[in-house]
Amino acid sequence: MAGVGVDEAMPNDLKNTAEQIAVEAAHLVRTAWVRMRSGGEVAVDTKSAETDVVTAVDRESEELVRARLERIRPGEPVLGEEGGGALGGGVTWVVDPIDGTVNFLYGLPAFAVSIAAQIDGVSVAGAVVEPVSGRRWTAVRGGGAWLGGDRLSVSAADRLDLALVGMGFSYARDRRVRQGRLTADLVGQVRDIRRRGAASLDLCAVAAGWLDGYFEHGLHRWDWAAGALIAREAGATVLLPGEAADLGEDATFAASPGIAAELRAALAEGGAAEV
Ligand code: LIP
Repeated sequence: MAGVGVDEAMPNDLKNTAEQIAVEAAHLVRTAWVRMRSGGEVAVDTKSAETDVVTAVDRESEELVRARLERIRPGEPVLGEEGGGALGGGVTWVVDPIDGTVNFLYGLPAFAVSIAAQIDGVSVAGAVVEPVSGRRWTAVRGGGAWLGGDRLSVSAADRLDLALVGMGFSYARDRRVRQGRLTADLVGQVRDIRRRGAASLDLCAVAAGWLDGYFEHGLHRWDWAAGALIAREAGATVLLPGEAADLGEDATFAASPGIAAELRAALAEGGAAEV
């Protein structure tokens, strides 16, 4: 990472900042979720498709994150799902204010606030905080991955036919159909499939050994920036968009090393590159 003086303490400071702010934003999101469960209304708009929703809470969460970052790390660029932005030359903060927005809207408690610090487009610190469970997933590049105070390590899976694999679908209907065909091809080769609807949590689940693998096409940087670091620091084989032509130019992949090659080959043979 040329161009930015990264002293030894910096990544840990960045992780602490990401975690602290993600906890605050998660509290805001949880308060809204509780209010919605007791009949409260929330304003909802749509984005790329009628099923691709953004709520007022997504926006409020990102506004809080941006305000806190400006106070704690003034002048550092922020790339957020709702407010946009771009990668800068030094530290850039990559923010998904609610990852799993549809789950949040339905009241399904599988969503998170994801904040990562990237330098030259590479995640060096990250935090994923779940508003409902309170689980705090964190990682520092080269410093390991943690769930609260517990060190994370991927599963010891070594057989694809016994692997539990997560995946996700695009909001674009035509692509969802192609992804469905890929999943239909894979489902007979693995133990089972899980589709939870929040990429950051799927990547954290691989880090914890709760999933043996995960793949998805079409994720945005804010979906994977923190979770992919957490998975990699827990020992997963991680391939980011642009790193695996055989899986497709916008594929995200994470798997326990014992099944990574087999899962990658099965997806490639199933036509992942054409999804
Ligand atoms: C979600 C991702 C998920 C994907 C959903 C959606 P959002 O992000 O985390 O993996 O399958 O379609 O993109 O939109 O809730 O921040």
